Amino acid sequence: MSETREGRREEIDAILDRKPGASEARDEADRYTVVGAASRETFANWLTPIEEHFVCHRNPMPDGDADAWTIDVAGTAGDEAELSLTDIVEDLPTVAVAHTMECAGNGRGQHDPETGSVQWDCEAVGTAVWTGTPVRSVLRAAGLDTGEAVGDADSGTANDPTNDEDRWLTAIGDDGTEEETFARSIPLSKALDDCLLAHGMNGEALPTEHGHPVRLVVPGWYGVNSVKWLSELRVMDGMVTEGSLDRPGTHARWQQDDYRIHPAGATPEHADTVPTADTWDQLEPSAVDHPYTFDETVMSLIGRPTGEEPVTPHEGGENDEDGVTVRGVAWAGDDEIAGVEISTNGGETWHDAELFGPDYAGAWRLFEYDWEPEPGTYTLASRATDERGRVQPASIGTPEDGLDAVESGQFPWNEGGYAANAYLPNAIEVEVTNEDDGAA
Ligand SMILES: Nc1nc2c(c(=O)[nH]1)N[C@H]1C(S)=C(S)[C@@H](COP(=O)(O)O)O[C@H]1N2
Ligand SMILES: [Mo]
Repeated sequence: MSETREGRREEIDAILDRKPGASEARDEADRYTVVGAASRETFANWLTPIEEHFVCHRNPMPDGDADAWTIDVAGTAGDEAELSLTDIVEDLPTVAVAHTMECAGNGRGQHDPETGSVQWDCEAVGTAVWTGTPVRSVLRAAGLDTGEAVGDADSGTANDPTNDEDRWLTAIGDDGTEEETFARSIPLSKALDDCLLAHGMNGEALPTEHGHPVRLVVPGWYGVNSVKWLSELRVMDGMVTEGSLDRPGTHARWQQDDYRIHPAGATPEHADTVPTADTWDQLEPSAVDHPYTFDETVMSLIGRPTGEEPVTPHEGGENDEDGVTVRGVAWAGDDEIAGVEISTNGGETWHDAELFGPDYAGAWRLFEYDWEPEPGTYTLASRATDERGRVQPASIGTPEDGLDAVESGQFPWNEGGYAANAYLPNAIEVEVTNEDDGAA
């Protein structure tokens, strides 16, 4: 099973050459190209440099010629148009969004027993400023009837597929094969609200591994929704299901089979729609049988100290005590972060951290806590709460608990290892030395 795919090694090595702040992640079957942020330090800063931003995809990267690139756009009424990327970039407005992209498999390696696929720890997340063209402008330029009744943020119906006027937008990547299409569907209301066809990343041209020449960016949603090397957009009445696209091979694997949260041994049924696109709400007992990974669940990571070397408290902490600044990032998909707490004793007691810095929908917040430790060894954890009061669980449940683990306050062990947001697996051990020891 674990034969190395042709060219995979070379592709990963070339990406690592361009990304000195990234390291390879474990995918023993070599089915994916995956690199992740190399150290915790990435999570001590708001903007993730391209060199530290993780990469994740399944097939060899297509060779995109920006000048010749076109995007097929189709509506539900048989209306269809082909737009050239050059026209999109030149004629339509360019905007920027900050987006914290997290692979739905981030934290998969924290499941016990181990699940299949890429064994990410916590390195598959980063925040970039993506520049590009609003999806709304592209659909309008294609002459598509997106429907007056379609919900948007202003009317309070964004991301609400229960609004039955809402439809879905399916995005297709150019990396598919005859046998298998890479397609993902999101509610049309979300697409019209804040999604982009991105052609720039952190002020630079979009790198090949991040989707050059153009990708979809779905702010605040798991990475898989942000289709790279975008070649087609289809407005549809439901999500992509098997046979719903006019082409050979399978269509629905990435929407309907993989990237669903299900217990061991379950085979998710394919569905046209869901009552809510909020991933955590789908996990509520009896909401959705096997939740889809859409918006990111509440999560946080400490970036400094890294735990990689001992720290020495510096002068000027609060009350003139010598202090150590604990800094990190917290995010919650479409929801805002309400607060972050820090524990220095493995979750026994908690202290409020302070949120600061940029505050954009879909992007993480920085937090900071002034810690005044005595020399010793400590277990530092961070725990975030979103605006709806949903808190990171402490740990991941057992396969036997299945998705019911949620009811007892745990993150549910699931066969694909998706959407894990427990805080204890991300705790770091930090050694605090006194000034004399540290000065050596
Ligand atoms: N066309 C295409 N788009 C894709 C993928 C892919 O395999 N093919 N991988 C997805 C997954 S699983 C993730 S996590 C993000 C990662 O984006 P990045 O590599 O720019 O960080 O891309 C998504 N978009
Ligand atoms: Mo991913």
